[in-house]
Amino acid sequence: MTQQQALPATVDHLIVGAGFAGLGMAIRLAEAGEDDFLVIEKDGGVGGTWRANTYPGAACDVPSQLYSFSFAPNPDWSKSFSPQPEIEAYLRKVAEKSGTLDRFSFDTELTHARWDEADQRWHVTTTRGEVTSKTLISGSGGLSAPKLPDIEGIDTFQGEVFHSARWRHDVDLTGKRVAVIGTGASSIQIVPEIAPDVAHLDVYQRTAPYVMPRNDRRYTRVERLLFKAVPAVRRAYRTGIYLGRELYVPGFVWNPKLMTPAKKIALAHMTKAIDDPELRAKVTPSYEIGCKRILISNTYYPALAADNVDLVTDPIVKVTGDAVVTADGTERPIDVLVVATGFQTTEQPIAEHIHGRGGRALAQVWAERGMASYKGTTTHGFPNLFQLVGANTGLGHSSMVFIIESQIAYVLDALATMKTQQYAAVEPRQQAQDEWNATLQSRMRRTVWSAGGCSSWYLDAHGKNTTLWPRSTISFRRLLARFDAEHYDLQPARRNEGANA
Ligand code: N01
Repeated sequence: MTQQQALPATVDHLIVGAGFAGLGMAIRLAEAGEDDFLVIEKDGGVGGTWRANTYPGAACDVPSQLYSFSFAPNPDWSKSFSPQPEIEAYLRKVAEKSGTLDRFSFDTELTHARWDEADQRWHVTTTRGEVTSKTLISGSGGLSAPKLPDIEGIDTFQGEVFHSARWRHDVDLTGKRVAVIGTGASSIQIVPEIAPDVAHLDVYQRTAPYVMPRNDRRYTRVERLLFKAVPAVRRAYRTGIYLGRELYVPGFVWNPKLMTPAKKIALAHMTKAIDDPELRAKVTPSYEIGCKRILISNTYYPALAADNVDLVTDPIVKVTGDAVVTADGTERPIDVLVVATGFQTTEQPIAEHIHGRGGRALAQVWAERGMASYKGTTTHGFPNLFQLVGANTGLGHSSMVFIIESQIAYVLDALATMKTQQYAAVEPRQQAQDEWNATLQSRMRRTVWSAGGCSSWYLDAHGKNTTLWPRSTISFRRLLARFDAEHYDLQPARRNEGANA
């Protein structure tokens, strides 16, 4: 829909976000004949995190063939690990082909959502007007709100300062003194890209990541032709990658010792690229591999070893008008500061805006118990709220698109059940949700993410892992294969609101 068109006053389904999750949901709803929906997206187009993250070197670290919808295969990926512009273009193309874009409202942000018990609907306020809906489906994602570092004086810095997910392409780094704070997945892609152009680069590392070789290559013409002409080849290739990735699961969730070969490969990769013993010591991680996200790059270590790059491991104590100051008292002057410090994963801002039964905000509920839902998708106290990429649905090893598609199937089955049984609202029982989370957290204790000796964005402020799925993706799909109405409170339509049924 265009910016001039008013939002519809009421829809059956309101989807928040137009990344993989929101777009996939919209397409599958349309295919299921549930045409009365609206997608609101705060950004100006489809793509979600793949539209927002345009920093130099942005690319996927999950193989391309797996990082796409099963229902919209792409034989045209140029490389085994797609660069960001290709993923964004893929999502745009899928959206255009789906014929659903007339129900997308861009530059539209949800500011408040309230479940109304009386009319069994969500009353949603957006930056472009109000909408009521039977269901609220959030695809807002866990990697959308940048986390800014709380460093003394950072607001007094006189040069340019920006987050990796809000890259300032208008700031020319050529010949400048630049600092990058953070050494996570984003930073290790940025550093090798900008290092050759800048006068000097300081990389501030708090915790050393494990970095494995990136087995990336361009697909040959023959391969691309085969992917296009023989879908069975493409499917077999995708399945092979999928199964290969699942081999990581036992090491992550059961016995970290199984990751020893991976650890050896990562350390050998580092030793091969870095000769300086002091730098080697700095980049050698002191925790189990897999505890934090395993990174892949062939260019990060060589970039750190370059003459114009310094890896700084002394903690930052403050930023002044023109420099970063570390605990040893050293002041390193800079012109530009890049904060590659990740995202608000365990305290998602959208939770502050969603108010369920009794007016309680999701953020308030989660502040007490930590982020927790039923099957990572529905939440007690929040009827007809479905969250894609919700609590404990993240992965450390494979494609989130697989998880998203599993959740979409669950939501569609829930909607079909509501329609056939004439339920106006569904809400998971507290007991079902508690049991789900108790089992999940008991499995979590032995995972490398809990027992691996690191802190990471997987854990919340209380050290509880509320972000990752501690089993195989196959089991996730199986557990969400059917909408299990027996674990829900099911509300029929109120008599005087029969039209809602
Ligand atoms: O963020 P991160 P990211 N002072 O949270 C450091 C996905 N992703 O944007 O490790 C100093 O991983 C922090 O240090 P520490 C992927 O899922 C995917 O890089 O907490 N340093 C860390 O080094 C990924 O996991 C792709 O001690 C501070 C860094 O900043 C997720 O996004 C590509 C600090 C943050 O690393 C997030 O990645 C890119 C402070 N105050 C991203 N605060 C793909 O290819 C934080 N740090 C699919």
